[in-house]
Amino acid sequence: MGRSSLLWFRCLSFLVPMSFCLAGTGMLFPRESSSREVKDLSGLWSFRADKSPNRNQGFEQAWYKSRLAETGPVIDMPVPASYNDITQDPTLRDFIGWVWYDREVVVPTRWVTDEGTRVVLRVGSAHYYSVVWVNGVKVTEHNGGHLPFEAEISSVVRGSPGSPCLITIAVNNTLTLETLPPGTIQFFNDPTKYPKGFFVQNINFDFFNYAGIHRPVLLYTTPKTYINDITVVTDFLDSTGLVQYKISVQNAADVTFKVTLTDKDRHCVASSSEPYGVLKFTDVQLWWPYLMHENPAYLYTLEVHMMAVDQSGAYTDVYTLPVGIRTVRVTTTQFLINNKPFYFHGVNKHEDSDIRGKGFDWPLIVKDFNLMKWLGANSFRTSHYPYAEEILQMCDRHGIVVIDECPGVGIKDIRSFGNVSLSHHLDVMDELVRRDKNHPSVVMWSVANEPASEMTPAEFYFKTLITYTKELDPTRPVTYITDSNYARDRGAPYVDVICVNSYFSWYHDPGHLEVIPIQLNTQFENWYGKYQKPIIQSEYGADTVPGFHNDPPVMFTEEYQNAVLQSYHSVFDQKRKKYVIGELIWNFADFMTVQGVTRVLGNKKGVFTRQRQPKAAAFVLKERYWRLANETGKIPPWTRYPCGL
Ligand code: BDP
Repeated sequence: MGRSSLLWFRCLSFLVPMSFCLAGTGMLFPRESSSREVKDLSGLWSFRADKSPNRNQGFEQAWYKSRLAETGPVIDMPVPASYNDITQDPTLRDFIGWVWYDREVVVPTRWVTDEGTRVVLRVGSAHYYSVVWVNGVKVTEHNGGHLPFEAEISSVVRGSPGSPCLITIAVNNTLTLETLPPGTIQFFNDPTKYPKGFFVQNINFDFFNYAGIHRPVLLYTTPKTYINDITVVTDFLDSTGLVQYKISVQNAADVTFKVTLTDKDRHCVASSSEPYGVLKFTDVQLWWPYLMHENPAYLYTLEVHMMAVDQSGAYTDVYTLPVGIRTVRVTTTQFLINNKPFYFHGVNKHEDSDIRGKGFDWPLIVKDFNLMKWLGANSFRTSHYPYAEEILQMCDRHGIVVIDECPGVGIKDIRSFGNVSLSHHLDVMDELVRRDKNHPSVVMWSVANEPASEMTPAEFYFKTLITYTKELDPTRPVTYITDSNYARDRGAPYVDVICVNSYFSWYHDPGHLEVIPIQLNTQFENWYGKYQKPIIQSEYGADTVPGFHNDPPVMFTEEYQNAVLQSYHSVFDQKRKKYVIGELIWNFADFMTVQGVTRVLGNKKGVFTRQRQPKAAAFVLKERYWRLANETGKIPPWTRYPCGL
């Protein structure tokens, strides 16, 4: 699907000042309804890594034509999970190239025999490049990790009724100068130093390049004529709620609609029979962030009934979408949610844990939400790539505010600023906005992390990227995360909010805590002085090995991490009354990285360990975040600190 065909420049609004200008093929989250069924293919798949020298044997021998077990040895591989840490095989942990998954699925007979049913195969995400076959027929390929892709497979499954359906997915984790994130492959040919065919994947980012099928693979159905996409934009005027919506329908003939908006008690508050329009109703309950209101995260439900008739029959499709009514606006000094100043006191995260790597895992997700709420965090950034949609749904339901970041991390090589890279980056933003546009928790897009924004081509690159993202979604501010000097950064003129990472007394002046107040003050004054835009401290922190102690504090001890945090906090307290609008600790939890002399089993800047146990710094942060919440928000009585949470 080309970018131009995805743009929907027909802006809807006359009542609501904001308007969403993105459309095209939708990426609605697969939800069951009276017209839609979902079959989750999570579980054990057969797996083989193609360890042939050119990694191409699977294609040469057409492994997709029969079960993998028929063409060579296979092992059990859980889906979803990264494959890297599942076995004891060191060559699989650091494998680069194609890996192959397959499994057979019994497709319900009705799905196959009923010509009015569409069957769709959806992969929540696979890292990095994927090719998918069903019964030996290629049905789709996808370039990029962290985002879903799907293929309609109705005709393929109908081709062999009665027999199990074979799904084969080949995934390649190789990163090039034109992938997001970028990387390079380097070969070492000196036989006196390296084994034959030795090569490495070079990357410029600080997390392990976990690979495999990371999120659930699903089969789902829709009727032949179906709701392809829904876009909502919300607003309010005094106590009147406004929900601007547009429904797009695929394979439409003669279509009618019934659109209803219901509140939490399932009372209908507004309805319509149009495919687009504005639902208007009184006594609106706004969506508020956690700790900002006594009744946060209020969600309405938009239920869309579509009835279509054509020569072959009548079709009904039903889709329900949670809707939070809130606005977002940025001034020169503030970030406003529902016209009230919002201060981000939150975390940066990773999708990362023992054994499953980046594999989707409900217990981990729920634990992380409990820890964030315990900490008093009201927000996080999806550093450094889009997280699972289920995580954003949790954010909507719990009122955790999200800065939604694309995988534009580690863009350091000038060759990654070319047209091919830019075009792919625009495609990824398109996919990201299309997937996440309806989440009230998502309040800002981040198009990149710490690119070499001082390089000359960065100006055109970020001007284009940010302008395009604003065209896709004029309702949310756009930023990227910088670590560059305020005077040399070429993208900053185009962002709405300045997000700065800095590691004073760590990467600069290591061990010298006394530099923090001076250097952090200078950082803020310089950026604000030049741009007059609100600033988020988007990363700060220190590596800490839990159980290491020293007083006076020295690097890597729990005392040092506390001291760094407290020193940063005293400067934040001076500046947050002016133009600093948030602070996000690096990092929520320790996480795995590539091996290297500066990393001891990964990055240790977590305030929680990788196993989600608190370091001393977690308590420092908890005290602070609840204090900030008490000062700035309205805390629900049952969560008021100190509390039993
Ligand atoms: C920042 C990066 C982040 C790293 C962090 C660190 O944005 O990905 O993990 O540094 O070095 O610059 O800990």
